[in-house]
Amino acid sequence: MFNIKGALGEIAAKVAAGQRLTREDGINLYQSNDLLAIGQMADQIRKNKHGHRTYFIVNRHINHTNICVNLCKLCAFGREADNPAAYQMTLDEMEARAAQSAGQNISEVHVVGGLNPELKLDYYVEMLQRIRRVLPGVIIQSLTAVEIDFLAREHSMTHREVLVALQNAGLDSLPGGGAEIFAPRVRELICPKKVAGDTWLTVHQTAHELGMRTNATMLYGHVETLEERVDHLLSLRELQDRTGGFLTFIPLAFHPQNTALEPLGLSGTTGYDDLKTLAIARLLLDNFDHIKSYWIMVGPKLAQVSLSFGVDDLDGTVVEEKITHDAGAQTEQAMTREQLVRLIKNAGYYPVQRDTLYNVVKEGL
Ligand code: V47
Repeated sequence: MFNIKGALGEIAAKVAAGQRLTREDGINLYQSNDLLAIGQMADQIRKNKHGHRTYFIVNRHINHTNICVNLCKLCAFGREADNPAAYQMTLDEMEARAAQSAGQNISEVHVVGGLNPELKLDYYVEMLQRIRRVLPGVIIQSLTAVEIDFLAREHSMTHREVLVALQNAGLDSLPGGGAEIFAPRVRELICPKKVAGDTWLTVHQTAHELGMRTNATMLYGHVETLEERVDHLLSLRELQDRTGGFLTFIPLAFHPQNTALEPLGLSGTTGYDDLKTLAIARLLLDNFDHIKSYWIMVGPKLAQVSLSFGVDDLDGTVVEEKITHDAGAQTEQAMTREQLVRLIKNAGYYPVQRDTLYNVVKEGL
């Protein structure tokens, strides 16, 4: 099927035979500079799973507070409560933000924020109820595993109890944020106060057991080794084998500006590494249906090219994004539905407007 020889020949044979790749294969892929061969293999898997279908969503992000007790070194968004740039939205403000999207056929509201001790479980319960009231058909994908764990500790509740309370209030799905790199060595360097990787995985497992589908991410391009990236992907694959609850995987390209890691002289990811990481994710995560390119972080042009490197989803309209832009992102904060359709069509793919769960909202665009 592939005419790939040399170091990647054995991997190509496995991919052609539909065999699962090993940790060693993952490391060999990362060590290879044959980007086109890696891309060709990933593209084949993408085509087997989805043909030319390429997904996008009409969604809106809301970051309700930047006050955070963790203040991770990787993050330029979090602030101490007494910082003049600190903010926390009232429930009325949240509702007004959501109401701005009424009548725009929006499918998803994505709410994540800092770990703010002022905001208790009842804030989130009412927030979800109010979003649901102003946007009745919308799917609410909100609160990362890190925020769920924080609420559990604040209220001396279990993860399951917090998730059930939020699910009853209208929470449909968890976004993939906060995973970073699971290796304790890396967490100690980039986010020492954040929950352990194992806890992130446990919260998602619990959400899956409650019938919620969730997303998974990996923050790459800082102090992690290639082996640590591969191990991160394999931990996700292992949980997916057990629960099948993950919808999609999104690699997040690290942006160093204004973070506590900036003095290390990190210069951000390259397009080469972005494409390689997306393609290797497609190859290793054989039990994930979807690989998403987050155009906010890799830029719309590279996100478009990545459609031929294993990616089948470009995320969405987003509308308002603070986390990456506080860290120096040069992209816009929003894209129109028409711009997303154009990117997909110009690359020779077939745009499919989806909801969070990948149900088709509209096609033939
Ligand atoms: O949790 C923080 C990361 C995440 C930086 O689930 C940074 O569909 C780069 O998770 N440079 C939030 N990344 C965003 C996120 C997300 C985005 C889009 C879709 C989905 C999904 C999830 O961003 C954080 C953290 O991992 N992050 N700081 C930074 N300086």
